[in-house]
Amino acid sequence: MIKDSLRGQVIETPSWAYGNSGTRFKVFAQRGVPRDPFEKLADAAQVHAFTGVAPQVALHIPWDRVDDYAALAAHASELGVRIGAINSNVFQDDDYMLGSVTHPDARVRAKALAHLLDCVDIMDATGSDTLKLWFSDGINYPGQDDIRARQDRLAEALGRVYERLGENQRFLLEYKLFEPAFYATDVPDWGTAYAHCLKLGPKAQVVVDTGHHAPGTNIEFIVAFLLREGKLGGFDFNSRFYADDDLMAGAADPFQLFRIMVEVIGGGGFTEDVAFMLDQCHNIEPKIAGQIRSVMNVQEATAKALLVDREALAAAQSAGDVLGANAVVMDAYNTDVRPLLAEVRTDLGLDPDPMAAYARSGYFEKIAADRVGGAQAGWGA
Ligand code: LRH
Ligand code: MN
Repeated sequence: MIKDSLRGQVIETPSWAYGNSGTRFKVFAQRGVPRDPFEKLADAAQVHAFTGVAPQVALHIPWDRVDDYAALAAHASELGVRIGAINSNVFQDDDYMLGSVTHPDARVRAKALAHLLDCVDIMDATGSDTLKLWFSDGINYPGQDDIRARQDRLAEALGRVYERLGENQRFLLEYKLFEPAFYATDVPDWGTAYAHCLKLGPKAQVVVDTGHHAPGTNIEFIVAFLLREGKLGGFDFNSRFYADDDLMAGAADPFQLFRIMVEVIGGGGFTEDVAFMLDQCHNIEPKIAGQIRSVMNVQEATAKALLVDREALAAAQSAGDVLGANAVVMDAYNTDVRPLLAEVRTDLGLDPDPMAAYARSGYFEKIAADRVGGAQAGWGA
């Protein structure tokens, strides 16, 4: 049963992880970086080819803008992958300095809403069923704008997008404590996202980006709560030591990723309704290998969480056996699941060691040689 679950796991990789990224101090260009969304999909297909569990790729608009989205989706299926969530971007246009859908100026709000509706058109064209909405909207100084009025504007826009969604489509509202706003962010926490989604209906759910919380936040509590409410739409997995560092999932805190997966599985969230997406930036490490390692980290956390002896745990919990209950969870966490995952890969007809197999494939050397000239993809910030 555990191997079945692991073989069928779907982890969605982000197109932007294959492009150049960095910080405000520097974006380091790397050899072999894709120049367009077609090359990004080719790199994402490598991650699926060596892990067997990454058949979906998230797009970000306009970073992945093309003339023919149906052709892009067809290219994806030729490569053995499919288009996942469509990510809107109302955080990089000069007009959005004081906000996008929450901006005081109705003209700017209309422009932002038009982009969100365009993203639903792209969902229709690519067969995607998920729109991911993150708003950088916020203010930097007390008094800069009316916090309540901005919530009214946000609710208005979300309502318009909700109306536009098709039968099998949904949007995931992403929250983030701060950055780029440094005083008040309009969707700062899970409670705000949950409240807006609750008002709208079943096609509006919350996405938990593991890098978007105040230090010390118990993210697995948020996961358990949202799952209980049927409002957990998915994750943007990454890890961090300080802020929104967007490091490889499980790299900074594998125990936290495990605890999150324990609540996902315990809350009945290990289904296709909860999207397991990566949202990361490989600023200094090789990008495709970084994605393969990240997918493996999510697999390891998932496998350990699936090994939790639920009966023994429930018995210890109802007996008030604090140490006993904790030991059940720690036994699972301290289990080396790498042999189990190697078996799962062998069952899938794959090399048990994806990192070594990818390195031996020579794919990186080939793209580094081929992809000379043209503009390397990046955030364009
Ligand atoms: C914002 C965020 C959001 C994406 C962006 C790439 O920090 O997490 O999910 O749009 O990163
Ligand atoms: Mn994110």
